[in-house]
Amino acid sequence: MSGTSTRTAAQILVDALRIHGVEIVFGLCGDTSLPLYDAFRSSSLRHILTRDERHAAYMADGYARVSGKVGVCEGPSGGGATYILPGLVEANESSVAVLAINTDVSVSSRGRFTLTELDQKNLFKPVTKWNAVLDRSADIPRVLRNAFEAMTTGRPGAAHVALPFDVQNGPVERSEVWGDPTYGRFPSRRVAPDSEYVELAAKLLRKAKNPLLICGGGVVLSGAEQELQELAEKLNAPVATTVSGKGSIDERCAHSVGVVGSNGGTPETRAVVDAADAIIFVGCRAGSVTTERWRHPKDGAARIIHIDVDPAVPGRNYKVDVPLVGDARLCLSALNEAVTAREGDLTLVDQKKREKFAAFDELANSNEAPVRPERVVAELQKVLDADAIVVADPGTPCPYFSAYYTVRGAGRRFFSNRAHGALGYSLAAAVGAHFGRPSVKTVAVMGDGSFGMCVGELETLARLKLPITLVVISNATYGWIKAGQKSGYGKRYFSVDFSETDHARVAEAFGVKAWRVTDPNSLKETLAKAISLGGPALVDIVCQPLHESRAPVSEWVA
Ligand SMILES: Cc1ncc(C[n+]2csc(CCOP(=O)(O)OP(=O)(O)O)c2C)c(N)n1
Repeated sequence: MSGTSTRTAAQILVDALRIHGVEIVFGLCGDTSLPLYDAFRSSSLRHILTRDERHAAYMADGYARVSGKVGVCEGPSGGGATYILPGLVEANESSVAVLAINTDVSVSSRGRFTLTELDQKNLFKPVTKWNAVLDRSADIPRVLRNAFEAMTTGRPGAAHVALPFDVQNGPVERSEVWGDPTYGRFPSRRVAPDSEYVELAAKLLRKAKNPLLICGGGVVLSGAEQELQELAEKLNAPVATTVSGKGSIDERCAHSVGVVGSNGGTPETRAVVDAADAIIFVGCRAGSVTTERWRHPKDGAARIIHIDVDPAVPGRNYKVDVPLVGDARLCLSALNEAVTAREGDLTLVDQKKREKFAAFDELANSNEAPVRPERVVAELQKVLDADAIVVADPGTPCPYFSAYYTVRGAGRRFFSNRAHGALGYSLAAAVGAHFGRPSVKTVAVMGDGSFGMCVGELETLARLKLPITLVVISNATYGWIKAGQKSGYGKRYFSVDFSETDHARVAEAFGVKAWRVTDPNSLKETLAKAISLGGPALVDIVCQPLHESRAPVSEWVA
């Protein structure tokens, strides 16, 4: 059917989102977004009004990580664009498909000192996989197709589209309005590895005595958990993960080592890395945290097979013996065909796991106040079902939950913002995760520094009556930095302490049911109450600060 559509260009944009399977959009209104909001209003899309664009982007990110669908957020021009940016940066670097749409001043008002005018093209270019500023309404369907394709193929990532006010009202050719719904999920196009390299990898593994798999975020993103388990069993090899790789394997199983690296790794998990003579990195960039600044594994200590969808990753940090470029699921599946089953030996893994958890249990059972972080992890573990999703902020939550929270079952059940580690991520990401998987309990664990950076979204939680539990590790300090000043700067503490806040009272003022816990013996019962509540809840726990604790952070342990 040819001819100009009778729908507004803004409505066509909404249609293009719907064609790609989008059901929910997180965002915040503005003057330049009025036509878009009118289109939202008459559509079947669910719109979640947020109190800050940064959190809209984090919600889209959490939604995408849990659902495997593209997360969509939106905001207005100027401040709406600068505020949405941090969320896009995290999603892009974490290989999560998030689309942000910022409306913009009219094309006809460009260059005239128009309020909120900003060079959105150049602002978002370095922090997204793909971005565009629309100049004509007619381009909307094509630009949206390009954005979805870019976000979901190859290494997934974020895209940004700037949508000027007048472009939202112009004409669009009806025949142009089409799209491929399979681009609404990621990865949308899986690429298989070269069989020659698969054979080389299998050959290398035949000679290995102590092979080890180290899995990054790519395994869960690709949905390769089953293929990973099969390979681990065939090789009878241990499987370690990065923080982002948590969920690659059921951590209760004999092959699972737990998290390795400087944040969440322990001397026991490091010992397993050091014992390997062949390492298969899977969907893992072998960056500074995973490898403790490239010291574990040490250069040359093990033969390396490196699986990644991005050809630029293998060989970046280690001399790689066999690069396997392709989708993690397809690469592991090809390896499963090519390798021969071997005996293997998991004794070291078993021994090291026992040692690690024996040391942990001692502190986790402590009745000391302020409450030890170990106790928080242990009690939360007891009251959460296996299918719950835990989102952890930087500070105390990330290393402690990475190291000691046992993921029961494979798949996305835990995540943290490991690309940039900005404080204040977990609350909004938990909101997105809830919408991505509403049937399970979602919990956000944050420090009080993070609380200060996301507190405004308590209103969103209360307004929407979301059954999300927030846990605040309250220690009145930027504890992670204070611990760094202790270990590296002779305890010369400077400008890291802030005053104590009763976060429970703050939450109650927003209409969120809340508790403040100072006695470790009341913790389990309080957490259970908060989790079984049908609505939003917050538990403020007065905790031992990081610089006094025995945190699983190798720099401080050393
Ligand atoms: C947006 C942002 N600013 C600064 C930092 C640097 N930083 C890393 S951890 C940390 C302290 C975290 O404090 P808090 O949230 O109270 O948790 P704690 O370490 O005390 O458990 C800071 C300031 C950061 N990660 N993100």
